[in-house]
Amino acid sequence: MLLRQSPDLRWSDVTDERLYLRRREFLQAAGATVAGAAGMLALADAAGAQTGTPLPGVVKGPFSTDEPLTPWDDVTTYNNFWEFGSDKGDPAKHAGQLKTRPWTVAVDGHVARGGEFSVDDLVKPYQLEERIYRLRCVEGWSMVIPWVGFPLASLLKRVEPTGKGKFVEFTTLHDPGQMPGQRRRAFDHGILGGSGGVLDWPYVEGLRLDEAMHPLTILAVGLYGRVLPNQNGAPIRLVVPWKYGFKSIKSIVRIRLVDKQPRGSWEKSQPSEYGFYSNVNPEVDHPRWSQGRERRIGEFFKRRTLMFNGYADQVASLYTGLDLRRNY
Ligand SMILES: Nc1nc2c(c(=O)[nH]1)N[C@H]1C(S)=C(S)[C@@H](COP(=O)(O)O)O[C@H]1N2
Ligand SMILES: [Mo]
Repeated sequence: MLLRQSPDLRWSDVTDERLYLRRREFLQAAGATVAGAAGMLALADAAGAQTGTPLPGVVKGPFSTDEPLTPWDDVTTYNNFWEFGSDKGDPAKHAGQLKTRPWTVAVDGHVARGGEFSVDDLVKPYQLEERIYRLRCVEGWSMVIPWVGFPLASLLKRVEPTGKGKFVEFTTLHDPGQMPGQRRRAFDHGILGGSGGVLDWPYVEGLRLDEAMHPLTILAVGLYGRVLPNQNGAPIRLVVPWKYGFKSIKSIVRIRLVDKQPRGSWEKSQPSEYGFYSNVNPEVDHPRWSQGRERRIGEFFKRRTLMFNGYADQVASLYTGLDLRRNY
């Protein structure tokens, strides 16, 4: 995997769209003389649609798997992002219109130094790391994705939790004008099973504070060394690799320290199907999908699903004494 370092560029520079466009024009005009950068742009063009600017100064982070990466095209065109529709191709088709700047993230609740941050101010202090993680969707497919991000713990420490906050609640943007899925009525969502239930917008997810502080848990702002495509949750999304994909909430506008266990959108819609923990557990089947095996996108044969999605060594100790069958 190629990660290019451009020490002349900082996070705040790349995320300035005008500068990006100017730079792109410049690079196109410069043509083959800037071989490396031109190569990156060619790759971006070949990948089509919403690709994202190459991110500078990304270093390799810990916990990466050496399994083959799921190709960029699959990672960016086979998505769950219900705000943009229920088909896997809908997010890539419709999320391009989402305006990701200006973008504010409120970090509040039981913290001493909370507030509203522009996403760029929020990210700027941190060293961006590449983390190659497995992602396991409860629907039975999985991918290997080279995320770019930083530990959520770094941000939480910065806002100084007061001790009253035992959980962290995350919220996605609510903007039906930009998110067509949020305009849908309940009966359009027949796919969600008998109840025809619709998600209560905005999308909400939650973690226990120790899960949120775990070094595997990151906020991602990119993948494949580039700014996160909108369909993957731009400008900033959570990645919790030992839990089912739906816990990894996209396009976050609020991170709140709370004292009670938050109710996530899926848990609310179908409490019998989606629990708060949602740790990948091949021994507890979802009522509609077996969890024992999974299809890695791009592979033909199914493979066994591993406990905690293969991250048991890192996270099993968080759950000693907890009945993982009941606390699914
Ligand atoms: N806001 C929001 N976040 C979301 C979802 C969603 O519909 N809305 N889908 C979840 C599900 S079910 C999965 S499997 C992952 C998929 O992430 P990816 O499309 O980047 O692979 O995003 C999760 N985060
Ligand atoms: Mo999912």
